[in-house]
Amino acid sequence: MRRWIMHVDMDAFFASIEQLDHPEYKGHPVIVGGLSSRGVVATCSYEARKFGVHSAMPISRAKKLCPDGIYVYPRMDRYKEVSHQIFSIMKEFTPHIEPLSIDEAFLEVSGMSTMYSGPKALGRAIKDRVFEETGLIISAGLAPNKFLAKLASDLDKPDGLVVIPYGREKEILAPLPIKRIWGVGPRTEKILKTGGFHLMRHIQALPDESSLIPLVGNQARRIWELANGIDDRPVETDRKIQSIGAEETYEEDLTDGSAIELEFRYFANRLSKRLRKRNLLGHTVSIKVRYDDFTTVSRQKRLDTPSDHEHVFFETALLLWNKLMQDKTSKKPKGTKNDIELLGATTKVKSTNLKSTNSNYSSSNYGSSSEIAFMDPPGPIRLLGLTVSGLDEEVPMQDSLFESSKNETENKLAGVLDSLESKFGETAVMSGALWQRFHGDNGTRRKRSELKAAVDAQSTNEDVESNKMDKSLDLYKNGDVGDLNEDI
Ligand code: DCP
Ligand code: MG
Repeated sequence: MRRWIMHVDMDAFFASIEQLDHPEYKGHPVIVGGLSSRGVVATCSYEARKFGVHSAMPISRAKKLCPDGIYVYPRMDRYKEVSHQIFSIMKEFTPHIEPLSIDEAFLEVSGMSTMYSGPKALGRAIKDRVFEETGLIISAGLAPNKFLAKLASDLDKPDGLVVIPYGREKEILAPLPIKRIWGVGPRTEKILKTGGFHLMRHIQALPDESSLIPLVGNQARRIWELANGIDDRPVETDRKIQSIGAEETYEEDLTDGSAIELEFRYFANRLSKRLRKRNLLGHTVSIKVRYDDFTTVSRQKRLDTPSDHEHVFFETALLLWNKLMQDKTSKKPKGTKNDIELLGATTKVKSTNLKSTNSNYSSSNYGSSSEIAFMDPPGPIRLLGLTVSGLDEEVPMQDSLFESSKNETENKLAGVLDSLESKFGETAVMSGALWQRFHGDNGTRRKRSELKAAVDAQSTNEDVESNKMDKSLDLYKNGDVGDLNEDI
């Protein structure tokens, strides 16, 4: 039996739902995004794309390109509802579905095309069914493997239905640029180009991956195989959540350590709650920082013991932040991955590691970290993020007597707070520090944009949960990012 994989991706997803719910928007350029001066475009209808508007573009630019467009704020709950509806329709066809994002999935359809007159007919049937049920259009690609199926669904968007037949894989790939290979980011692309590899056919001309090894190391085999249309990865139905993250683009840049501290407190609080809800523990904590010139840096640290504790995430964020600030202000050469490991053998913050700054904010309730302040950044901060990855199901652990009784108390407290919050809402029960974040000195919650910028493609609001190719993590795994401290 031949293997057939289908990839589906909704057309202009958020914008199409807006057009569906507001028939008067049909046929018009619709732009969904943060509407503030700092907002970015989440997506736009194909009518708006004709004006050059695209995802992740600042709204201010979109308004210049398309002044008569219909600008709407995202309604995430509605989009999630429609997404569930579409996934249930697809489940009627096959249980073997790997969701990739809110509007995208792989379907394992091997053997199914015999029930239809071929893969194209099967694709047509699924497209028609989704349209009948929801009034929305998907683009679909069917191919012998995941890489080709994803490529195929994009080849004839919108309303695409493309089949890449067996035997034509190499021919279809040959004229495409190497950046279309999964995992080939700008850095690898540049390296491959210096070796004369611009198009897939240049790689196809090689008998094997050996000439690529000096350029891209252990990625060589995968790159050579994909360029030749070879991809054996299965559709992973139960793909686990790989990371949970929170991040925000700020309406007004953050300029001092105390404001940064509040944000990381908030993120740590959210992430720990969300992990507890799913009974997950995280191994690695990463922070992401974007300066006002859009330079973006990230730092990460692997915890000795996986955790769902707010204070662990917060203290690790503090550690990583201050280390980053020290690197930045002392203009030392960029650190290496080892620098991060050397930050400390445990997650406990040691005040000797870190330079203290004068912060007028001191209402910490996290023990050791109360001694240490978040250093002021060297320049305005546009975006902050905190992510916990390397997620495992929680397993009971045999801790020392002291540790376990302490953990038990913390866990109980967390459980009580979680249940109060689910009854009375997010702001009902919070530490003084978080209360300050929500209400601030002048009693108003800090304004913030809900959307992320371009480089965070696929994530759709401040809470980013990844059960798919978490881009950055995959790249770490594949070694494409190399030096984790690289400015990207
Ligand atoms: N999205 C976002 N920010 C981005 C990219 C996407 O908020 N930078 C959201 C809005 C999109 C949805 O995710 O509607 C799905 O992303 P896609 O990349 O699939 O884009 P669309 O479905 O909007 O358009 P296309 O027809 O190109 O798939
Ligand atoms: Mg889409």
